[in-house]
Amino acid sequence: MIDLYSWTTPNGRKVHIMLAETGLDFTPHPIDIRAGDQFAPEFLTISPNNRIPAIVDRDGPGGKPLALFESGAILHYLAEKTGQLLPADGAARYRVMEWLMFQMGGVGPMFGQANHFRIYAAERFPEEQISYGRERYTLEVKRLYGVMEKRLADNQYIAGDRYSIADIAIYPWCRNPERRGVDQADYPNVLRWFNQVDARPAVIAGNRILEGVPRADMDDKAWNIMFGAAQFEKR
Ligand SMILES: N[C@@H](CCC(=O)N[C@@H](CS)C(=O)NCC(=O)O)C(=O)O
Repeated sequence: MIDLYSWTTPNGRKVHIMLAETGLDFTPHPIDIRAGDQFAPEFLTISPNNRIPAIVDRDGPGGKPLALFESGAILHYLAEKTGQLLPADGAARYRVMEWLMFQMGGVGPMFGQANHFRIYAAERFPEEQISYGRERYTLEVKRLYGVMEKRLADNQYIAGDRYSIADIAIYPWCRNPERRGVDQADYPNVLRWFNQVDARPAVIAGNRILEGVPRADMDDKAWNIMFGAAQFEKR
């Protein structure tokens, strides 16, 4: 019923986990972002920002097909479609949206830039070119971990006492924290929450989606496609 266009990155995993949690039928279509699949004209008609994840629901509103990009919009849509993982009304619904937006506007962009400066740029540029970016985004990651630590000290899940799409959005970005300079031991409540989410059968199943699909290496060609001039030529 749903075509999933995605890859095994944190933003992709959010939707993989949501599909596993809700039990919706789907067909996965791998989009290898190192190989440039995100610039294929057919993909751009679904996701004009050349980013995964994206979906096409053949049975969208009014029984018509609906194409959607942006992981937060997809999580929201699938939650409303199934009536799962987002309270139907009241304050609890806005609490989930609040933490979902916290992920979309804070955790995703900042953790992504920390990955960029600490891993990808660090392999290619001299220390003096990356040090400011690395420090800036590592500090932002730690600040955001501090916000989550405080929240999760008083709440079982990020939006309150129930697991929701806000947890699904944040969880994949908390895998491999050492890549972003985070020691989990400094954030015991985030660690407790992470382990609880990580152990859910649907999260384990979602993490397996598209796992093992052959992928392009992160070589000069891939760098140029993702971060260099090729991304402009390909549009
Ligand atoms: N705000 C977007 C971000 C999506 C995003 O950045 N996706 C990355 C992978 S995690 C991507 O497709 N990158 C392709 C590229 O950089 O060309 C969302 O949450 O869906």
